[in-house]
Amino acid sequence: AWTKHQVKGFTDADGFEKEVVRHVETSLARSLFNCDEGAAYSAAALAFRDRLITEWNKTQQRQTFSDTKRVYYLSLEFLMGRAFDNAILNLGLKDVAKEGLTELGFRIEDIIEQEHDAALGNGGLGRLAACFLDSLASLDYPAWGYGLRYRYGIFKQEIINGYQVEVPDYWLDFNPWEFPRHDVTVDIQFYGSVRKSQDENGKSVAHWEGGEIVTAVAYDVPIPGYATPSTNNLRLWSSKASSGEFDFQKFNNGEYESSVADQQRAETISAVLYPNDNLDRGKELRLKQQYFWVAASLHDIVRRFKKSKRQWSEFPDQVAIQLNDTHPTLAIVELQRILVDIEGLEWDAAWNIVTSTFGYTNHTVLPEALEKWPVGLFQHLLPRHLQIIYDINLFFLQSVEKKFPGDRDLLTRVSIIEESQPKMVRMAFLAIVGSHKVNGVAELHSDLIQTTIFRDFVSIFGADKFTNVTNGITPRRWLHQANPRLSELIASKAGGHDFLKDLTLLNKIEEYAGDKEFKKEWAEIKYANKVRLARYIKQTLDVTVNPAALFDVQVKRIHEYKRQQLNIFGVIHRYLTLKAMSPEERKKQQPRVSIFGGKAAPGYWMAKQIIHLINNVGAVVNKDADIGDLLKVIFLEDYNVSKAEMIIPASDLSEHISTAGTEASGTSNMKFVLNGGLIIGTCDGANIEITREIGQENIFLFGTLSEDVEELRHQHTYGSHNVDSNLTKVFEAIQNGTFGEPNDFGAMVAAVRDHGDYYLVSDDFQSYIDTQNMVDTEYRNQDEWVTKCIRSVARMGFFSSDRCINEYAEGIWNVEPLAVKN
Ligand code: 26Y
Repeated sequence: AWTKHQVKGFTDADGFEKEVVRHVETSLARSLFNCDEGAAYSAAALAFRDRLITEWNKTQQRQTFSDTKRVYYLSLEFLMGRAFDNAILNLGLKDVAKEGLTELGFRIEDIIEQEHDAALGNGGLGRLAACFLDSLASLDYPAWGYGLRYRYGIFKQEIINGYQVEVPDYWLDFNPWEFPRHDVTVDIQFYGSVRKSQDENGKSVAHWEGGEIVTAVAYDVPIPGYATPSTNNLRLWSSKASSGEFDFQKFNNGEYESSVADQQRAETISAVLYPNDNLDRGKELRLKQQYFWVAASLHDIVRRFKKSKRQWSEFPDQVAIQLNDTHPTLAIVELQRILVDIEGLEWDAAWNIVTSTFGYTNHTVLPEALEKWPVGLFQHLLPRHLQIIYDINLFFLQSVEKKFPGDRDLLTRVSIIEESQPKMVRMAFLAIVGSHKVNGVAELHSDLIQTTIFRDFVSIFGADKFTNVTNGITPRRWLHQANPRLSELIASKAGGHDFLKDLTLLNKIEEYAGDKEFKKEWAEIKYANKVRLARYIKQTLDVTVNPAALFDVQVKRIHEYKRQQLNIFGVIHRYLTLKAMSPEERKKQQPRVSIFGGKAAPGYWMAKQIIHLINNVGAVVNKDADIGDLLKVIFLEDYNVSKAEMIIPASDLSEHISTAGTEASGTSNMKFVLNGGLIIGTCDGANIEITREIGQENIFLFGTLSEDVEELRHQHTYGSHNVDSNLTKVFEAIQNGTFGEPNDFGAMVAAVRDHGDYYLVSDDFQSYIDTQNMVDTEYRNQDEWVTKCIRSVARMGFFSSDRCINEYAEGIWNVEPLAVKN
């Protein structure tokens, strides 16, 4: 159908080249003779941007005319990575771009690498939002993303003397993928006070007055679907000083400096992404960001709805809003405020509309990641919203009292206001009460939230309000773009590229799991991807690794619950074991490269110690002549989306080894398997469903089960706690200075040995080592290993974010695709 769709703009290499030349000469005001790779990227990107925006306009018009329900995905994070490669692939014009750029004297790979990642996210949650945008567009859903246009994304990580150093990520120097909409602005109010009056019917009306105004300006990023003309919108808000009278007067009165200071203060709101992942720090500016973004987005959504001239009761038929974790929960309060205070609806009618509109996705059970805000801060920053929250809580608690009369404990447990010192607003509870569906992101995780942190709410609202939508990933970026050769090999056996739109078609390759020729090509592609990574390691770290060794990869945010410490302790154990062997014995061992990557939150001291230990172990092991190729330890600097696209296809084994019950889902586990790597992992998050899909013979599971975690923790604290004997030897090596100053790692060791081992590192150590030894054995049988990889890939269809988005659309949003009719 798409081929019949009339497209504007170039369709062949010639046309593309003309556009590139035009942009070099006009948009960039440069001559072709002094066009370097940076300029070529800029011009090529602008040429494709023009293409996208034509389709973007048509898509938006089509959606407006058809008057169907839209989805709005509210997320404080969109970890998009690069846009160019993605755009040319989704448009089906990569060959055109390649031919055109070659003729202009460039290699397309070099041009692609010129682009700076859009890194407006921390990790899994932000990348999930980006995958969802790709699926929403590819499936023709009328959907918008709403986020913040941070001037600084997640910091760049440098490793200096083995320590993480954070460098600001200023990425907006040149961004051809955004369209500033200086005409689309919303004034956002903060602080001030609330005055009550009575209307002509004696009804009390609240007026939020005074305070300060900051203006939100829209920047639109086109999101092209794969093999469809549908191009959706990601709207990011940027803050600037309002051009109201206030500043104008100041300026006129000669208060020039203070007027400039006001301006800078306003711009601070969207200046920087908070670099914490799964750790709530309760900073006032973060709450300001949240309200700023949520208020601007809702204003925009309401403005669009009002153009349709429908009744307010029809709002939920036109609008579905999904809350990506609790970060946008204020949207619930803001919509209630708009409906009651501004539009004059009755409380109950408004509340019905609100709760029918919102859905809430929870991404964590970790108590330290659950957002809470001090009541006093709310009172100061958003006085009217605090009143509304109190009213929401009052009516909610009244309904609980009605259903469970006399249960005071229950009321205390579920109150949106925590009666602590100081009092706190529990955002997750507010999100549950204000939504019609609450979902977790993998089966185990959804079960856990329903039986632990949200248990009371299941008895109050009933089990139907709670559901599971297992995460997914977009096969366009994570297979076709990241691993083009594997994608082509699969296409050659799966009947073309349809599997990129219906990932279950991967099952067609299972019959080739024993095919000699196919396996040979498969193994060659993996090897080539490893060679590329080895080259990168040589270039950046000056360490030579053998591409024939087993590449063992753990790349993700550094966090105690993800247990990079378990991995590095295991590496130390391996090193000590190799050292104790005779040279003859060593020759029989499987060579391995242990690769780590990931950022620590700047204030997370223990995570930074873990990075330091990994680097110190690498420094010792990598230059040990006894060890040679048998073990190398690599820490890759500044792990991000683009690096993931290179690292993941080069993995033989990846590690997803969180303490059972702590990793909500994990999504890189899916990416690694989809790229023909096997997994070592715990029974946690989506690992469990991956096992079910690919078969337990194709995954290396180990460790404590989530149902046993609590009992073990209890034993550590109140009973006896004996550290595993092999782990004790590891600790001894650390403490005798084998890996540098022992004091640097005292706290890491003590966390396990003396402070209750909350993450069960010791409990799981031996089974981890045993399982790693099994991996070595199985890896030596390359023939069988490759078969396992092929079978696993063939069975990964379930983990497409397309499946995931269809589940949201049907089960939560009640929206349908709007495809192009020819
Ligand atoms: C409160 C604030 C500081 C905060 C900021 C970021 C809290 C949490 C986060 C990020 C959470 C996150 O990335 N969670 C991950 O979401 C993925 C997508 O659902 C899951 O796969 C992954 O297991 C989970 O850790």
